[in-house]
Amino acid sequence: MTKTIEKATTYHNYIDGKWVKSETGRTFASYNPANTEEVVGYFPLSSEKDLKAAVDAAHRAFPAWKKTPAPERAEIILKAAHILESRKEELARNMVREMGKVIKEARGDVQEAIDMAKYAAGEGRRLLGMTVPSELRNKFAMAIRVPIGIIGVITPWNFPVAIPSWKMLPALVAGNTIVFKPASDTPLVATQFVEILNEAGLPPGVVNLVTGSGSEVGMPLVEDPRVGCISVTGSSFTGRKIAGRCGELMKRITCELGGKNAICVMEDADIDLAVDGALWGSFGTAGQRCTATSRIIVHKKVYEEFSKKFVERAKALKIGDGLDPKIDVGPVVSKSQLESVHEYVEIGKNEGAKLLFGGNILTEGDLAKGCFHEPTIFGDVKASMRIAQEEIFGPVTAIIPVADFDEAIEVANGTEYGLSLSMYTKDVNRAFQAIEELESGIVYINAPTIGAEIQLPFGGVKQTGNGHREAGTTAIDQFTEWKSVYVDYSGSLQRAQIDNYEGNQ
Ligand code: UN1
Repeated sequence: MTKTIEKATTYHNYIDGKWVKSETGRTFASYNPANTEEVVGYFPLSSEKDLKAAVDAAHRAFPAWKKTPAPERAEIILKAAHILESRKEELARNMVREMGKVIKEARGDVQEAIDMAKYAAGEGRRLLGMTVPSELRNKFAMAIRVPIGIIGVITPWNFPVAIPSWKMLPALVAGNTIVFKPASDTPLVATQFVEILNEAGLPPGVVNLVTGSGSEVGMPLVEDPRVGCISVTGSSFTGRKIAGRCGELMKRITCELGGKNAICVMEDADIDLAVDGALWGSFGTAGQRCTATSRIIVHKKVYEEFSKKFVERAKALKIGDGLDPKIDVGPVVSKSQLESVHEYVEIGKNEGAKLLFGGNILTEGDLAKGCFHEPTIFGDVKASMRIAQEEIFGPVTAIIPVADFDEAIEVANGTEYGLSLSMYTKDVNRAFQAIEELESGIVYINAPTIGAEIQLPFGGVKQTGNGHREAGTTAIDQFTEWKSVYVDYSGSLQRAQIDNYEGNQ
């Protein structure tokens, strides 16, 4: 495949409705992980001063945006859905160039944002509150939702359009303004996403974009007292650090962090279906999803059959530049990610797991220019091994044999994470038992650990999150405060808990 390498463009921050340079004058490059000689673009390496200017703008824009009727705010988000649809291919191709996922999946990522835009736009005519009866006559009781204010949005590179959309679109419909700090591996698609929201008609200052490092932009965003809520998706390490600081500041924080997701394959499962699921779950997005299948817990009666078929299918996967539609698995996002993934292969070998397939960094021909790792399968893995406990975030998966259903559930639940768990079985009783017993925010039956749709809550338990959920109607809960309102139209003082009760008359 020939590639024309154009001279890379320099992009800017977006503050108060204008594209502006960083006051630092510094930039950083975003590279194509399929060919690290290709610079996708240069982006501002911003400072705390740039961040402050963005928060100033979001602060100024908030009162008018809050007063804009929600259905009117939603119209702009619906328009953004239509622009996203018309620019889907362009965004998808840039996403492949920027972070490496294969083109089909990149289109799916943009589609997820389109779905979210349409769904969030519908919320503009709901934003449901509550009315309840008052215990007193001539008194009305209700609770309404109000926006929080400024939301600080900190996002990862693995779903560079979908994840910002999960956060920003519901937050906007709910009447908040935004300061957005995207991952430094994917600033181009983040910039284009902001461009689209702007084109859809957001007033200046409602969405602001500042690129740069976590220490110079991310932490000042967390620290700024005018920012009422931080919504972050990333590693558990980053999430814990931010959440700790937000705890001290009494600031709302919604976290969506790591996972160590598992598929359980029972002896009565449709094995070919489970192999399909395991392949897609383990190696889709080169294993770089928080929902990736990094453990496959298999009943010993079907262990040999499953492992053999799974390895056969993995052997047939085509690795390369995701822009080529024949490619199944693209590169991992960066050289440092490649090293970290490969380190886990060494850890697995040293722990005594059996390497069934893969294990190598790929350097043949053009692959040498990129960050390619072979899909890798370990067998005979013990549940306590590090490769079965720690998030790898790459195309490496571990097959763990178990004796029965109960052990499968125990092993599935036996990590510090709780995002997505799956059960393959034909037995309906077992399926429901699994739904009840698996400790995770998302459970799949006869489907892999990936494939969440935006109309249901997304998030996890234990170290994966802090009790909030993105997407679905729960997205609105993240970005609104409740205001309880009592209207007394009796014309006299009425005392709740007192006037109606005997002895108090
Ligand atoms: C993520 O893994 O970071 O369910 C998000 C899925 C996608 C979203 C994944 N719809 O895999």
